[in-house]
Parts: sequence; C-alpha cells; structure tokens
Amino acid sequence: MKNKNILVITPTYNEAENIEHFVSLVLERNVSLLIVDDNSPDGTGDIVKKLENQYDSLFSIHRIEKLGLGSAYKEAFRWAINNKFQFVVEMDADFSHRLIDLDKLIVNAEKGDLILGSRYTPGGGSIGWDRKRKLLSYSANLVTRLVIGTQIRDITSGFRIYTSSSLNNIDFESVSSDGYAFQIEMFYLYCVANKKVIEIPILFEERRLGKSKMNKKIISEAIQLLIKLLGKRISIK
Ligand SMILES: Nc1nc2c(ncn2[C@@H]2O[C@H](COP(=O)(O)OP(=O)(O)OP(=O)(O)O)[C@@H](O)[C@H]2O)c(=O)[nH]1
Ligand SMILES: [Mg+2]
Repeated sequence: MKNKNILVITPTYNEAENIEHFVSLVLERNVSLLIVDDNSPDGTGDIVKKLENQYDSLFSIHRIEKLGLGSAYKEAFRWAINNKFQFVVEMDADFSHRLIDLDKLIVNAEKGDLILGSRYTPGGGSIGWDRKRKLLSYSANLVTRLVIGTQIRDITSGFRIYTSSSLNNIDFESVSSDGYAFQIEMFYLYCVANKKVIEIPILFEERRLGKSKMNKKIISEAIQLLIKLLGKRISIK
C-alpha cells in the first residue's frame, strides 16, 4: 500500500493552538490531509489557508458556520471519493489521537473495510481522563455493543480508517447524527452491510491545548440513537 492513497480527514473548530504542529506531523507520513473548518472564531481556518501554500498535500474546506462533526465527515467522505483516495482516516486535531497510532492503523489498513482505533481491546486505553469520563465512555460502549449485538468494543472511536470502496457501498449520506452518535451510526451501517470491521489497540490522550466540545447534547443524541437501534432490533426479532 502506498501512503499517497491515504487521506486523513480532520474536522476543526477552534484548534488554532494545535493545528500547525498537527499538520506538519501528519504530512511527515506522506499521506494527504483534508481539514474541514467551520469558521472557527479563533482563526484556525486562516492558519490552514496559509499552510496550504507550504504543503502540496494539504487541502481544506471552509464552511460558513459550525455545522457539526457528522456533516463535516460526510463532506470529507464525498471529497475523498471524488478525488480517488483508497483509504480515509478520521483523526482529531487535538493530539488525542497519537501519531504513532496513526502509523499502526495505516499498517493494518488493508485488513478490513473499517479499522477502528480501539481503547477497549488489550493494549488499548486512555490517558489523562478522570474516572467519571472513563466510566461514561466505557459504559456507553458497553451499552452500544449490547444494543447492536456485536463483539466490537470501541464503537464510539473517532480514530478509524475506512476503505473508500466500502464507503461507496454504504449509504453514509443517510447518517444524520453528530458526535459519538455519528461514529455509532456509521459502525451500524457497516454491520448491516456485513462489512469486515477490526479493532487495533490505541492509547487515547486527553487534549493538552484548546477546549473539548463534548456536551450534554452529544450524550443525549447518542442515547436517542441507541433507543432507535434497539427498537429496530426488537422489530426484526
Ligand atoms: N468542523 C468541525 N469540527 C469540529 C466540530 N466539533 C468538534 N470539531 C473537531 O472535531 C475533533 C474532535 O472534537 P473534540 O472537541 O476533541 O471532541 P471530542 O474529541 O469528542 O471530545 P474530547 O474527547 O473531550 O476531546 C476536533 O478536531 C475538533 O476541533 C464542529 O462542529 N465542526
Ligand atoms: Mg478530542
């Protein structure tokens, strides 16, 4: 596999403190990088525009307002498919997703249709989270696993690789959620379509700079999605 066939997609909202360093470290891997910025008030978008003059393999989409993670990913999937990339990596700009784990995911990219960076398989974990945050994430994944009826353990992971061919085969345009629910819904579509999903252990590190966008709305959206999926499962039985 050639790294030039890989597109890393990174949505950004107020990542001015992280973005320049992030871009340089990702592009050292000889992959391409697409940033989808939602008119960040801290000027992230302007920094990205400047960096684009320095790097041939950096691309960006600038949207007029904060439209959410889910729609940013969908926009990036379309772009990746139109530009004929073979692999699409979802990765955050806040260094929660480690560069050495990116290398690890890339090495395994051809082993399935969806490669999940997993905190909950042996060797995986999270660093810097308090007990409450750890418990929330672990229990959300446990409930999701039971509702969907899968062995996969880190379904909310936002660090993952899709093959473009599999993205082309599933109706990702139908996914309407944001945040963690977006990751769950995408995974669910892969399950329904019998796509091969594998997990690779990663260490998730709490961001050092900038602010988390995690909020109650994101959690309640995920709960509503799980209720919907549970309803679907019961009606199939
Ligand atoms: N374009 C865009 N990017 C966003 C939006 N919300 C978050 N992001 C970016 O998506 C990535 C993940 O967001 P985080 O704030 O780290 O949220 P999180 O990872 O779910 O929360 P933490 O685990 O607390 O870090 C980061 O690169 C953010 O800048 C949004 O509405 N639009
Ligand atoms: Mg984060």
